[in-house]
Amino acid sequence: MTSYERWFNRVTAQCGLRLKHLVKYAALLAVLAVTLRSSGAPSRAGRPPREYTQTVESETGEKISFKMVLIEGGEFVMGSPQNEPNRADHEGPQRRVRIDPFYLCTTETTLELFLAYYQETVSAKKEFIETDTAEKEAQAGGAQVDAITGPTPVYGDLTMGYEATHPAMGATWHNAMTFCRWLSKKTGRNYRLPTEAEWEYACRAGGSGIFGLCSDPNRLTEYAWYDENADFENHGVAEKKPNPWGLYDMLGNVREWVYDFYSPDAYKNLPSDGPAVNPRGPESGTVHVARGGDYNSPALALRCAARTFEEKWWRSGDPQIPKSKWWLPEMDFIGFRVAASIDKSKGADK
Ligand SMILES: [Ca+2]
Repeated sequence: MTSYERWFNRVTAQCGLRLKHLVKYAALLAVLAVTLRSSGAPSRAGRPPREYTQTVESETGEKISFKMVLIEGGEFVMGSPQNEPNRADHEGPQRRVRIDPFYLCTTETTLELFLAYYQETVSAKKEFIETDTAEKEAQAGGAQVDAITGPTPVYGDLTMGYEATHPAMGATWHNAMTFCRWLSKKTGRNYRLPTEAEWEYACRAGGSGIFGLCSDPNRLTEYAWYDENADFENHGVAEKKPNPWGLYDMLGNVREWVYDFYSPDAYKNLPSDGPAVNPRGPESGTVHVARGGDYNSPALALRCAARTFEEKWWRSGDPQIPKSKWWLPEMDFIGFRVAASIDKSKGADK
């Protein structure tokens, strides 16, 4: 055998060995893939999309879009520890809470979209609130449903001199709930206000700081409009950085209505020995919770655990007696953002 033949035999033997290894690895991979599939591992196709854009057409034909982002389900500790700066008693006791996945709007509801709702429902005064949802909520002690009217004309200027890119403001909780029903009817998706627990979970966005993404008030100016930088007025939505889950202005700008009635004892009434699953606040109450602080708040009022609720003076800009159930005139610090549930039967966002 020549040296060339010896070299040739050695190379072909090595190639054969490598080929055998390749075949073995390919077979192993195939077995692994079959095992994963048969064990029911979720496929990408069955999962709800990570985000979607919702477009609404106004009565005048204007198209208005906003983005909804998937908030993955999980557990978190709701409320604040005793030693958190500026803590209030109603932020405790801390409770473990489990949240199912849901969608949350990346921004506060804008004036542009709210004006479309206002113009449509004030002029139309249609049957849109005579829905099953509205009836169920009324039975559950939720919104006081008026079967005939949408919002009454606002006293003064609904925009309060702000541009359409700014958040909707000065709507009562009842008005915000009615907006959600209008939006649901308009789109075929089930829009609603987030619960207080969902809101805090999304505000924390997996972070451990008192502001979620951090505990340092000096970093807030990158993410929030508040008394240090807002110059005594609210600002257009999404001008600051989003939090790690893609949500803008959770901290500051306008406070945000959530679904829950306010109670100082709300957390005491949650289970202490295991996670509370999708808690929805007390069954009844007189006022509702608003979260996140606003453009006029000091930094520590923007903590994820901070809770506020409707106070009497919020109606002081309304000269009407009785006060309107739709409007908080001149209150440019209170707004809301919408959430949407996931239809588990379809694995999609409906
Ligand atoms: Ca806000």
